[in-house]
Order: sequence, then C-alpha cells, then structure tokens
Amino acid sequence: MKLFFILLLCIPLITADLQIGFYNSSCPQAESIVLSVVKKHFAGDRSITAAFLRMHFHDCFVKGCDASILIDSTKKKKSEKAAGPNLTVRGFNIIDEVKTSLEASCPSTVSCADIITLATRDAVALAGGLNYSVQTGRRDGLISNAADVNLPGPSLSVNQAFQFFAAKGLTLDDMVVLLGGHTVGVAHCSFFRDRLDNFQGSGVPDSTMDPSLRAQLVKTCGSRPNNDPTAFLDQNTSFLVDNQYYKQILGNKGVLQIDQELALDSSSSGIVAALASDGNGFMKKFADALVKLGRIEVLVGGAGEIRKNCRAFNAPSLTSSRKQLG
Ligand code: HEM
Ligand SMILES: *[C@@H]1O[C@H](CO)[C@@H](O)[C@H](O)[C@H]1NC(C)=O
Ligand SMILES: *[C@@H]1O[C@H](CO)[C@@H](O)[C@H](O)[C@H]1NC(C)=O
Ligand SMILES: *[C@@H]1O[C@H](CO)[C@@H](O)[C@H](O)[C@H]1NC(C)=O
Ligand SMILES: CC(=O)N[C@H]1CO[C@H](CO)[C@@H](O)[C@@H]1O
Repeated sequence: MKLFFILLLCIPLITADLQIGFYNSSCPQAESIVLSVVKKHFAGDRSITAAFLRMHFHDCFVKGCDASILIDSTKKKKSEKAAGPNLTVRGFNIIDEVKTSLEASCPSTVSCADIITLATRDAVALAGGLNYSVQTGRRDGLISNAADVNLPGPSLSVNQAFQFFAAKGLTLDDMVVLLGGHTVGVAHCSFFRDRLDNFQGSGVPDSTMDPSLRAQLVKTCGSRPNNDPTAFLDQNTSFLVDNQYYKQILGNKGVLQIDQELALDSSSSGIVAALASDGNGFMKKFADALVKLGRIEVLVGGAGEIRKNCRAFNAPSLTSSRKQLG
C-alpha cells in the first residue's frame, strides 16, 4: 500500500514535461492574452522583437529558462538584472503588463518563464518571422544572483563563444542560427567601438570591417561623446526577422566582432553562406532553434513556483503554488 502511494506520487514527476498548449484547460486564453499585449506594444514600437529575443536568450543561458532574469534586486541581494551583460536588456514593463492581465483571468497559473517564451514567439511572428508552436509548462525559478551571470561577450572568437552554447547542449549550427537574432535590434557603441579605431588595442581599425560601415559607425558613435549611442545590428532590414543579417556579415558589415567572426571563421562560414542563400530555410531553422533554446534547463512539474509578480519571488505565505514533492 505504502509503495503504491509512493509510485502514485512519482507519476507527475516522471511525466512532467513541456507541452504545446499546456494551458489549454487551466487558462485557455493564456496565449491570446500574451499576443494581444505584445501586438499592442509592437504597433507603437517594433523594437520590442529585439528586446524579447535578447531577454529570452539571457534568461535561458543563466540557470535555464526560468524567468530569473525578471527578478528585481533587493537591498540585500543583486539579481541577474544587476550584472553587466544584463544591463541593457529591456521589455520588463511589457512582461509586467502581460502578467497583470493573466493574473486577472487565471490567477497563479501562467509562469513568467512561459510569458517570456510566448512573447518572444509573438514578437518574432509580428516582425515577419514564423508563427511557430511553442511548448509551455515552464515554472519560475527561486534563484537569481548577479554572480551567476556568465554570458558570452561580443569580442570572443567563434570557438570561444561556442563553448557557452555547447555547455547548454546546443550545436555550432544552433549558435549560428540563433545569432541570426541579430537581424533585429541595436548594439551600444561601447560593445564595438574598439573595432572603429583601436582594434584589440592595436591602434588601428579592424580591417575586416567594410570601410563605409566604419565611416557610418564613427559618425554614430562619435556624435554624442558623453553617452553611449546605438547602431543597428542589421544595416538593411533592421526591424525584420529575415536572413539579411547573414548577407550583411558576408559583405563585412557585421557590427559586433562576433558577428563578423561568424562569416570569417572556417568553422562557421559555410553555415553562414547557406543561411544567407536560403531565406525560408533560415526562418524554419530560427524557429526550431528558438524552441530548443526555450527548453534549456527548464523547471517543470512541481519544481519552482508560479510567480504572482514576475519581478519578485512569491512571499512565503503565497507558496501554495509551490507544490510539495512526494
Ligand atoms: C555569442 C553569442 C552572443 C553575443 C556575444 C551577443 C552579444 C550581444 C551584444 C553585445 C549586444 C548589444 C547589447 C546592447 O548594446 O545593448 C547584443 C544585442 C542583441 N542580441 Fe545578442 N549576443 C549573442 C547571442 C544572441 C542570441 C542567441 C540572441 C537571440 C536569439 C541574441 C539577440 C540579440 C538581440 C535581439 C539584440 C538587440 C537587443 C536590443 O535591440 O535591445 N543575441 N547581443
Ligand atoms: C492544446 O490544443 C492544441 C490545439 O488544439 C493541441 O495541438 C495541443 O496538443 C493541446 N495541448 C494539450 C496539452 O492539451
Ligand atoms: C499565430 O497563430 C495563431 C493561431 O493560429 C493566431 O491566433 C495568431 O494570431 C498568430 N500570430 C500572429 C502574430 O500572427
Ligand atoms: C536589403 O534587403 C532587401 C530585402 O531583403 C533586399 O531586396 C535588398 O537587396 C537588400 N539591400 C542591400 C543593400 O543589402
Ligand atoms: C542597472 C545595472 O544593473 N547596472 C550594473 C550593470 O553592470 C555594471 C558592470 O558590472 C554595473 O556597474 C552596473 O551597476
């Protein structure tokens, strides 16, 4: 009898996994609520596609896709948000708005980690990418420490950057396809300024950068010396999810060093060329790679919690949603 109960308790642990339509019965409106808020914001600001892609990447690469990136720092502890590479992640207010709307319809049901995943999917589709099906059922993490943030920097070689992806179970193809996220969005000059005049401390520009792009970036970055301006990562279709990024880097118009390295390094140049010449293939691969990104080290079943407020862990008195494991 006792053994029977132990087995019974174990079943949810064994079968718990992400599923397409995880909220079909617990919150049937979940996906349409996310879409309506994202759509509203996208109509006024197409740059939110970039915001969510980067937020999703940073969330999933630090402690898995568990919304740890959304936690605000407290006086006592600096959360992931307070770490250098996270400084310029944006879109937090839109996530809050989605959460408020979801809590009104389905309290304590839809995780913040799933909100990031769904908002990314919707924003990609609105920007011309595929409207792919994405699994849900992630739970929110209980840890967010600035010290845990260890993300690849923009001046790494392809092989160095790949070590970060391999550690998350991703392939070199996955990395090259995911860096296609740089088909939208911007980079602050501080992340690539050395390439314009003092590449790796050499005193001269990065010779791999197209001279006309360099001239343009010198103008952009030099214009307001007291702050840190931004430049588009994709010089042509800066707000569209398409394969232009790969065409740009093949033409030496990568803004970040890692972007340019991707086209030049013999390990990745073939993948880049293939993606540059197959727009539809890129769309499908990008969607598949985002689904794979969204599965990294997720919490499912009774792990973690469903946060009421994406910026804070539930108070101990609210932990009824923190299911007890048998
Ligand atoms: C080796 C891997 C990567 C490196 C070194 C890297 C580095 C960077 C850097 C330095 C920026 C500029 C940030 C700023 O100035 O605010 C940036 C922006 C961005 N990254 Fe990446 N990134 C990587 C992978 C990815 C991946 C996998 C995605 C998503 C699939 C992604 C999506 C973005 C987007 C959309 C932006 C623009 C953000 C905005 O406009 O607010 N990146 N990245
Ligand atoms: C939710 O509904 C969709 C569409 O009908 C279906 O494809 C999916 O398998 C369902 N998921 C679950 C977990 O019921
Ligand atoms: C994606 O597909 C769903 C289901 O067909 C649809 O309701 C939604 O409007 C589509 N999203 C976008 C951004 O087109
Ligand atoms: C910009 O992108 C459009 C649409 O993909 C393409 O037709 C055009 O050739 C591109 N222009 C440049 C200068 O890359
Ligand atoms: C807002 C924020 O978190 N800023 C921090 C980002 O990281 C840099 C460098 O680690 C810190 O100096 C900032 O305080």
